[in-house]
Amino acid sequence: MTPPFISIEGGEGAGKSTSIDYIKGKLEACGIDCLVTREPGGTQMAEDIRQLLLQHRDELVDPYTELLLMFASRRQHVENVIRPALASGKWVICDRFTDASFAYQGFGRGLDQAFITSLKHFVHGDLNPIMTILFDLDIEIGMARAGKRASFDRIETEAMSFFERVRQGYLTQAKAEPDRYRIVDASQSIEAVERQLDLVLKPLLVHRGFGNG
Ligand code: Z5A
Repeated sequence: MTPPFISIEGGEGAGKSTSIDYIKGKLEACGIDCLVTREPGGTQMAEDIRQLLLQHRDELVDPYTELLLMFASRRQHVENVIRPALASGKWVICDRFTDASFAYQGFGRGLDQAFITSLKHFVHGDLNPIMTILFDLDIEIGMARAGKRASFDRIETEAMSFFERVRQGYLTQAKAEPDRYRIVDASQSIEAVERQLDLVLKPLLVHRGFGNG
């Protein structure tokens, strides 16, 4: 059986990075070999593309340029990191994947969903997360959490209405694929979020033969 490929999604400051450390620790405590990676990024070249995407610039960034760069970095990442890790038996936990392109470029920027779907099929074909954990959070709370940072990247400086569309885009995807999506109420304390993650991961761990999860 192919090891699980799990993606983590959500808006700004929703606690993805914080929780990925917890998930990794929990899996490792079960003796699971796992790879944590992220998008855009995950290989040297894909991280270079990430820099291109997130740095501020005077030149207007065309939304389709942004979309194509997201998928260019994804192809590099899928072929060089995700597929080999799964083939070697590792569980893969990815901080954002293609659902982010639907949420940010599709719902957020209003790009053609059918075109994004065709890119998805071309770029990663049969490889899709078996579970997507969505950290859902009121955007104002997320912004306040993220606001404690020293600086914001290019996408983070978008308007609140953009981030509201992104949030609704994620919730729409979750509604369309309830078997794959698990929604975490990210407004709760870090400890309460961890308890939600325990419940989300338990059936998968049991199904894969790791005790009672
Ligand atoms: N993007 C895209 O447009 N299209 C795509 O296809 C892909 C990505 C793949 C980079 O993503 C950008 O790329 C992102 C989407 C776009 N753009 N934006 N904007 P990223 O994942 O690297 O960056 P991010 O979304 O900005 O991550 P983030 O803001 O760092 O969020 P986070 O990882 O979810 O949050 P965190 O760092 O874990 O937590 C933020 C703070 O809140 C921190 O101080 C924590 O200690 C605190 N925190 C966390 N959890 C809690 C709870 N439960 N209570 C209280 N405080 C908490």
